[in-house]
Amino acid sequence: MKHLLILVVSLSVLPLVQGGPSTVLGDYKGTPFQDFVYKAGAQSIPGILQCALYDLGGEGVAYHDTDAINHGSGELNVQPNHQRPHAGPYIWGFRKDEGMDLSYVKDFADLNHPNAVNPPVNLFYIGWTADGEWCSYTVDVKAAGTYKIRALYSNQANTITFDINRKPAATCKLPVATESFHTWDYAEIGTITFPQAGRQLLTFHYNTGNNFAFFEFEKVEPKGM
Ligand SMILES: [Ca+2]
Ligand SMILES: [Ca+2]
Repeated sequence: MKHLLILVVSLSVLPLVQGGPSTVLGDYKGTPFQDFVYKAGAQSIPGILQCALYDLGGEGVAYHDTDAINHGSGELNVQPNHQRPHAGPYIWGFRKDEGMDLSYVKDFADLNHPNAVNPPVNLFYIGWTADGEWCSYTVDVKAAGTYKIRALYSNQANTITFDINRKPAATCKLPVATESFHTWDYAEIGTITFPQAGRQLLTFHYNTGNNFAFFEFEKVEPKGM
């Protein structure tokens, strides 16, 4: 009887751990971003983590932003000349009702001058960054270990940090200041170690002075392998 009870309790907990082994904190109310375009759910590590695909859950849960306006999708991109023909309404207004500030790579702003690395047109990014802001991503970590992080970013040579399951896990330095918020660089910024595989909560903390499009996580294989 005791075993049956344990089984029933275990089954009742299962819906909270969709997608396999979970180490996302039990009290976390956010969920992986998903819509009619991005259907895959949690982003995977190794791989590319798109910054604009932070979790659903809102202010104080999945992100913290200094104000409730989305200054890109809900403000700048409402202006007709910022509704670039190469994008479209879905991209112009991506997550426009959330306080995070998002925009996308535009022909006349990001691709009309030399970049260290050209970002793909229409790529989303987090902009209007401010001190103390953060956002969280439920990620599926395929293998425990250390990963090299590369960032597609612009502007200041700031320091950013990541937490894993709310514990400080990495301090990363953007290596060079680019000439502006619309001059992009793609560079290695540091490493992060995931002690275990499975579903985790990755929180990205940033300050004033950058745009961030994505982070790429590449496994560092131990020497001799
Ligand atoms: Ca905002
Ligand atoms: Ca902001």
